[in-house]
Amino acid sequence: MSLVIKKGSAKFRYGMSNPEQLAGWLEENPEAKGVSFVGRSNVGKSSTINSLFGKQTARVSKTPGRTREINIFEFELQGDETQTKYFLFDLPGYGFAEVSKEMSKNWQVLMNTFFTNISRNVLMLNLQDARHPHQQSDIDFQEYLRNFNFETFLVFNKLDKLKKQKERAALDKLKPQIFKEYTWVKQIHFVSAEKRTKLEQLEQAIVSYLLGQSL
Ligand SMILES: Nc1nc2c(ncn2[C@@H]2O[C@H](COP(=O)(O)OP(=O)(O)OP(=O)(O)O)[C@@H](O)[C@H]2O)c(=O)[nH]1
Ligand SMILES: [Mg+2]
Repeated sequence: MSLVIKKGSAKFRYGMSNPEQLAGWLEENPEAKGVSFVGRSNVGKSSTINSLFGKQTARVSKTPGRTREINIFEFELQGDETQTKYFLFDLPGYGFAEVSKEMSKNWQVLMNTFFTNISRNVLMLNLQDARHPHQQSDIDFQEYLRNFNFETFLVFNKLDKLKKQKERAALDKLKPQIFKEYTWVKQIHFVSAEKRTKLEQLEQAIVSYLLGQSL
């Protein structure tokens, strides 16, 4: 299979922070196919998106918690004769303590609206930081996902920060435990968005998922 994500094809459509507006969009797009990036603040969601979709796609932040909206993009696959439009969702990070109470409540309503109503043809990519895997907020999020029925891939990013083989081996050891506990997690990837390590494998996995859904 040779299809890949068409670099630079991702067009920004909406930045949604209003749950009602989001609910309206979700109602209009019940069959949306695509991929969604979700994870703690600062794990590199936007960076991974840029490495996969083309540099200028998402905004990379120096300050954690920068992405406060659900950013919706449309993209295409290179060489796809059907010219299917796929959606890319960049979700605001969870586990960010500094947000005000009111904002955190809005975040919850926004996320609930998203996860409850988004089409089940959307793949969830849960990004984690390879240096700090499986933090409490990651565990809480997986428990939250348990209520829904999404195919999920876990992606450990910032692999370049793990210098010692021992650290990588410890991460590998987590795998069977994760697959056993979280049955909706179908694949686990270790990548570096910055150094582009193993990104091709991740891209192929995403494309395979998308094509499976569009048959
Ligand atoms: N060393 C290293 N740094 C990375 C990598 N990916 C991202 N970063 C850095 O991590 C920081 C956060 O990256 P973002 O892509 O903005 O993270 P995010 O998950 O989108 O953050 P929020 O939008 O705030 O939730 C930036 O300073 C990036 O340059 C990586 O693979 N390796
Ligand atoms: Mg971001």
